[in-house]
Amino acid sequence: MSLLDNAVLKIEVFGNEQPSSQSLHVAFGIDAFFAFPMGVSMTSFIANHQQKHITFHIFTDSLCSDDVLKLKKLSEQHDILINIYYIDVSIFKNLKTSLDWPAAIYYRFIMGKKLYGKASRVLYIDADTVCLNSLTDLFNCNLDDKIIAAVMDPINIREKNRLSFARYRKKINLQGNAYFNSGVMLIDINKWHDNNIADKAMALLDEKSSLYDFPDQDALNVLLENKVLFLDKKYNYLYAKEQSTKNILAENLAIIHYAARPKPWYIWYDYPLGTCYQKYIKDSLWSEVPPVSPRTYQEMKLMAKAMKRAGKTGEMLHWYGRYCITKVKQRYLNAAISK
Ligand SMILES: [Mn+2]
Repeated sequence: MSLLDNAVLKIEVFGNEQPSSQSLHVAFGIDAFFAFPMGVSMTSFIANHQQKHITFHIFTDSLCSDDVLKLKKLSEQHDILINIYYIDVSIFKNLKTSLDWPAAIYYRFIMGKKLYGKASRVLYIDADTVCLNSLTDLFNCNLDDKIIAAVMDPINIREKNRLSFARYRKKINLQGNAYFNSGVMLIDINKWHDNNIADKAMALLDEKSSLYDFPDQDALNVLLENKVLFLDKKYNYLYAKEQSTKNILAENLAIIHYAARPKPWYIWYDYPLGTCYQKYIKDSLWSEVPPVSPRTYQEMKLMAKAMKRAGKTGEMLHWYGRYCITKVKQRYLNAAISK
């Protein structure tokens, strides 16, 4: 008996079933806050796979009713199948979570287990992504004896981090030099299930999560060492803050992963690769959702800086003012609490 056996409380289905082998299976793991970017990512995936039947598997603890309606509409518009698996979040109560690492990061463990017998391969994609090209070659890739296919994480490649990351790999008990990013993974469901990766990941995190800076990703790297087919970086492009749009289009990218903050659905995101994202927001059922405004004083300062770069002096002063006031208020509050 495993903890994860009772992880799914309810399944909601929109659309018509197709023979499983004829469908592209794509999975997301989100909480309600990520429904908007997931909708954009799904829209971009659909746009680049018009000739294929698609089955989306969404693992979530909750969704607001408006997003559920949009997902239903999306399935009707494109004749795709959408399965929503509602997860019992209390299963993850002992694992490390934070603002950056909500419990939803662990939902990717469950999918290999829940989809066993329903599909042979699933492509897990983080919701902070956009798909720019067809991924059918990835779905058909030869995995040999590997369990997943994924892309090397740039933290492992960048010169300035190389030494310290070598130490880090040692600390978390990785033997070799490879380290993948868990934001895009083509998973062989039978092997994932037969090797019991989901339960092992939960057990490993229970025991070792204090060692891990990137909880789900570190556990999977340890468990899947030597079991990963490494893919070209175009399938999980992690340099979205650094590149100009021109370079990107020349590289024929398949998936851009906006892994770092700011996210492209924040109002102060002003990197060139935001244009790839904005296009799919407009094409999506979420086009009316306003971009996220600054919530904390740190974000207000970033907003003021973005307005300065844009030459909007009035807006810059407005947000700088709000930053100062909010910061002082916060200090005052903190002082009052600690007394
Ligand atoms: Mn991500």
